Amino acid sequence: MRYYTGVKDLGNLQEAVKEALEIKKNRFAYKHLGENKTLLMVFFNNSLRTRLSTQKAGMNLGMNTIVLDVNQGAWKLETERGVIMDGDKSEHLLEAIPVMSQFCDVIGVRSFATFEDKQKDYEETIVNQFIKYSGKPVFSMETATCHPLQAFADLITIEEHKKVARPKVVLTWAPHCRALPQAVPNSFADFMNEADVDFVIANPEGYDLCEKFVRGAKVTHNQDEALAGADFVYAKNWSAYDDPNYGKIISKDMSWTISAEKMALTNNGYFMHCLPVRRGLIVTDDVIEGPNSLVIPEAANREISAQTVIKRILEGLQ
Ligand code: AN0
Ligand code: CP
Repeated sequence: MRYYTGVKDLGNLQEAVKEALEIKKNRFAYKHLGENKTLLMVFFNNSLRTRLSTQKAGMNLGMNTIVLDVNQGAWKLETERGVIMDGDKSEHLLEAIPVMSQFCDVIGVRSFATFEDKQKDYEETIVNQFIKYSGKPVFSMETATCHPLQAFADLITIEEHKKVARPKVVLTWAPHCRALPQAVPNSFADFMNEADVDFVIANPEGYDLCEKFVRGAKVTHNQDEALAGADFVYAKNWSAYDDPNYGKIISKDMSWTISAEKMALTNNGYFMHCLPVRRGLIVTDDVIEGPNSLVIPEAANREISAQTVIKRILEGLQ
């Protein structure tokens, strides 16, 4: 594997989950692969889980790891070509990328959607510039429109906890006070569409996701109907995708918050969220603290999804 930006890069998904579960049983078995190799993790946005789990995954594989927070201590980067750089940005991404690549063998990139230009966000201009100009293998640590390390960890978690061969998995929008990207739900939908699950998306009108990721999955605007009989409830807020509201909050409808009453509609279902989560908006305290909450095992599996991806990249470098 050379690049990891979406589910397509994993090939056979069942095989990938199997490999991840094997790695989980003995996460130090591949320490030789990363010997004298350096992982560079470049963050244009904040992170707790991705930062820790991906660094740990690299270390499990015997790599040295460098973390660069571009907005804390590095020069502010211009990303557009053809501009006169007389503002607050001191360096251009097109120099910064080849410089960064001098000091590493593998690069992870986190760069959120800006919501300024839907086309640019959905063309994934930042991560694609890393792919084009670094000369190194590149993987997504959540980019403008996708978070495939999260969705891979979510699938591993579902695989570990499912009680029936083909569980019902519901991705539901929930209210939030700030505009958030569609990256997490996009990737979750992309993975669930490939997995052996009965997948349903529930969101208020005006919040339909991009068809490239929904891919004909069932979509309903009635959350209660979707939750009926669900084995897994995956809550997430996202801002509107459709024009003219791209990147905007158009509803804060608190009747979509996942509460004990909502979970009572399910088949004793599990609650999932990628974290970070705002309690009281997305989910109530009792649900997230309850016995059916998978948020911590899900976060723990981020180490395993990252390690599986980096292992495959390292194997490609041998
Ligand atoms: C981000 C998002 O919704 O994409 C990161 C989630 C992993 N969340 C926030 O910015 C709160
Ligand atoms: N779930 C996730 O990616 O969390 P962070 O933003 O903290 O990395």
